[in-house]
Amino acid sequence: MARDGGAVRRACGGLGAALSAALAACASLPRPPAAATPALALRSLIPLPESVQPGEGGFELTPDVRISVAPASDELLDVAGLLAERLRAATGYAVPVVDAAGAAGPGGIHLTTLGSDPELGEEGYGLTVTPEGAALAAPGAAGLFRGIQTIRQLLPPAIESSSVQPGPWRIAAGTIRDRPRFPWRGAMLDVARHFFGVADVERFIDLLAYYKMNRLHLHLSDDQGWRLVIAGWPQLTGVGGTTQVGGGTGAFYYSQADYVRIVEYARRRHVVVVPEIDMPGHTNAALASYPALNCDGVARPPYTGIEVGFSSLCLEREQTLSFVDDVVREIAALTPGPYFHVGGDEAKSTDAAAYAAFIDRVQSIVSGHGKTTVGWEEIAAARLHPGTIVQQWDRGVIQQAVRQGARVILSPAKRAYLDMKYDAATALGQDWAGRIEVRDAYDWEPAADVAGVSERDVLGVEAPLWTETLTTIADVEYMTLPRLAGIAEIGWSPRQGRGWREYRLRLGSHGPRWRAMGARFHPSRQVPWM
Ligand code: TNX
Repeated sequence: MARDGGAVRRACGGLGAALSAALAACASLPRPPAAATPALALRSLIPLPESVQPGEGGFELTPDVRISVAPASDELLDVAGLLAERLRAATGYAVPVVDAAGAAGPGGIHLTTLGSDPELGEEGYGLTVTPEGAALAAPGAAGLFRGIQTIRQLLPPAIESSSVQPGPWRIAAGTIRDRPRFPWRGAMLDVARHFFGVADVERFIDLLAYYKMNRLHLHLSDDQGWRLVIAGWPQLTGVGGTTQVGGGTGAFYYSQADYVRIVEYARRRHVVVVPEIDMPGHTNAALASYPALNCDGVARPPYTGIEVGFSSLCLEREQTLSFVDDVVREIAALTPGPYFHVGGDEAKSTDAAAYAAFIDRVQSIVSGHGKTTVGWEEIAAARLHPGTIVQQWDRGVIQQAVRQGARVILSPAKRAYLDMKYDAATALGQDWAGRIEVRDAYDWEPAADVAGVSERDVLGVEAPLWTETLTTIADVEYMTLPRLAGIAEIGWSPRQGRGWREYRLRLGSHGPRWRAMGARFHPSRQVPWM
């Protein structure tokens, strides 16, 4: 206990009802080096778990540490393998993954679905760490994957390093029981305004997964670009995939094999990819690729500016619907997840009645290809089919969706838009919805933020990142961190017990983790960074 700083610090280990007060008191104590204080790690988890009981001491990884799984199914071996990869890179230890049936004695990390509490649900888990070892139990592989993120956060920040670091590698002792508040916790990446390659998208998925998010919404088409090869309509990428905001020419698109790699990378991390083809507006790239999609039969010139609302598919032509059917069919076939996002936002150049009829038809096309429709809140002006999910952002029409019985994803622009500037000094981003500092992104409650939308209407939360002003993955990371962590916690953690005053202390301890990952972040002055 000596290196924890004695009784005062011990009291600070108690999480629960007195969490905020305890953490505020802890903040005034001198900070010991993070690597030497596993108890501190227990108080730094993001998202905040449902319950945490601190124990005595911790479990120290040694060069012979192994990960055992029971049963040794492909799914569980895969989760164990991902944890092993991370531990090997930073510790330099061999970290074998073994079938628990053949694993003798304690002294390792054990992952199991056997005998775990079904109440934990698909993504919940229980973790018990003693000086002898760490035991993670969950009803399913997704829960185990969420649980290994907790194990990572209980280890020193250097565990995120891609090269061997000195250690020691202690996991704080304690018992955690954890499961998510909302089933939909996501982020959106706009790969249309600027294109981001497979490796960049994988880095973005890693951040989502680290904060227990489970949806990656990919905005695959817009006025400035069409980013996924459609076999039946090759010019979409052949023409529409060669430019982006600011101009330039290149092959700014994914082959279908690239897309499958992204989807598979996400799937292994229990993140569902939600592909979006924005229609009937935000379609200049398609209109530039095929003259027949325009009512006048004339292809539009490519667009590299950042205005919105000027383009529309020609809804009078039957060929437009066969185009949409082909696109949805091909993408649906490549996508293991159950969702297809049809956009539907800012169709300012589309006749209102034609828009409503189109959205009605599109929902049938999507369900015809076995998927559930998701759309931006403007689609609530149309008849919503049962099961259609509506994504709120800024237009104040979400109540129409709720009235039709739709479940809602909350992405309030003033809180959750990752492309808004943090403050007046932020060089990147836009500010039409305001400036969003770290506190603004965290300090809101989904069941109380939007008039007419209550807890039972809310499927979850999603943070969109539009990329008009962002050209590199470092730009993406800077706008994403730290705000993504806050949105993730809003989606995962119980409403009771989370608050800005203690959250900012936990968040401060994640700075060294991002540095170890090599991720750029906004060093907000609102946060006491370690
Ligand atoms: C609004 S949010 C848009 C996007 C822009 C974004 C910029 C939404 C559904 N549409 O087309 O990229 O603002 O912040």
